[in-house]
Amino acid sequence: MSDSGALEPSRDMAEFKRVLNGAKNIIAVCGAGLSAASGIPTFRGAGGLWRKYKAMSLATPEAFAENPSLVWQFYHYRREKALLAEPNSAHDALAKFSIPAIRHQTAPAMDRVWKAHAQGNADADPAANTPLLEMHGRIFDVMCTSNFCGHVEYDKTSPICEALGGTEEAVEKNAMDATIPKSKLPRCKKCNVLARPGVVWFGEQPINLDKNDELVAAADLCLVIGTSSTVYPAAMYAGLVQMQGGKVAVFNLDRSEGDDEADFLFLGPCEETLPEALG
Ligand code: BV8
Ligand code: ZN
Repeated sequence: MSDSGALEPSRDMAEFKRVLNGAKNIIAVCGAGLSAASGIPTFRGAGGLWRKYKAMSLATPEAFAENPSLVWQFYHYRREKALLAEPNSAHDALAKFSIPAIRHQTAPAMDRVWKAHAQGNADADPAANTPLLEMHGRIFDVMCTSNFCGHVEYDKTSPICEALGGTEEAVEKNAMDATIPKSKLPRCKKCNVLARPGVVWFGEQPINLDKNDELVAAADLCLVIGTSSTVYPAAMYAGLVQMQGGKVAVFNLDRSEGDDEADFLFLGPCEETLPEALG
């Protein structure tokens, strides 16, 4: 019993497996912790990006308007990290189980493994009906800033433009160069206007909300994996599943927001707990 008298979440893996096998519509809400074992920094945990950089000074439309040079160096740095990332056993376990996942981690390491399981080969198109719903965009999407054009391209070019090449060290030291001229920053391949990272910044509307709402409304089991559950509306989904009678299982290295309300809580690296839970 927690001090509030509420029931503590169960840690009983056998019981969880009984619920898993009886569930009809399972969804997974996946955060940055899912890819931590692949070497992609999280946001808030130890070594997290928001520990070093001010989220609101780099992950908002206002920050980009004020200084696209700083913001692009931050995203170039994360793109380069994501390019080195290999999927880990948590991705593999999720993909094998092919649970529709609502992912709000923008630098995924799981695409390749997901494609391999979703279409049986690693060269399949990531967009082709893989049960993966991005909520905050993708770090390799490069988006035009002109409303008249709106061109978005999945572009893994490294570096994304010559001027950003070699700026990783300055970003590591949090000493980004604020003076790269816009003309040298990534441009839209269609209209040559300044381009931006194709992610959802704070204050911007998340994507796929309607599809997410459909998945959540039908779910009778929600896995919450590697997320601090601090960003909305993603952080609301587990509670909504529970309110409609579904069950919630949290897989996290540490305690996270609202996990005491979960039905199951499995603390530890998800690259260990998830293969055991879904295996
Ligand atoms: C919205 C993209 C309206 C960029 C991200 C004022 C103005 C406007 C909005 C708001 C406002 N005040 C509050 C809001 C809402 C705001 C919000 O929630 N703010 C928070 C800070 C309070 N939300 C928004 O602005 C959203 N938009 O509300 O629009 C609207 C809504 C609906 C309909 C119409 C309009 C948009 C938010 C999007 C922000 N963009 N990313 C980028 O990538 O740079 S947020 C970023 O943080 C990620 O994308 C992710 O989604 C989010 C959460 O991070 P996590 O994934 O949870 O990662 P974190 O580091 O926090 O935690 C990692 C966890 O993993 C830890 O718990 C750790 O213990 C664990 N872990 C680590 N290793 C492992 C592990 N677990 C298991 N195994 C391991 N090995
Ligand atoms: Zn354009």
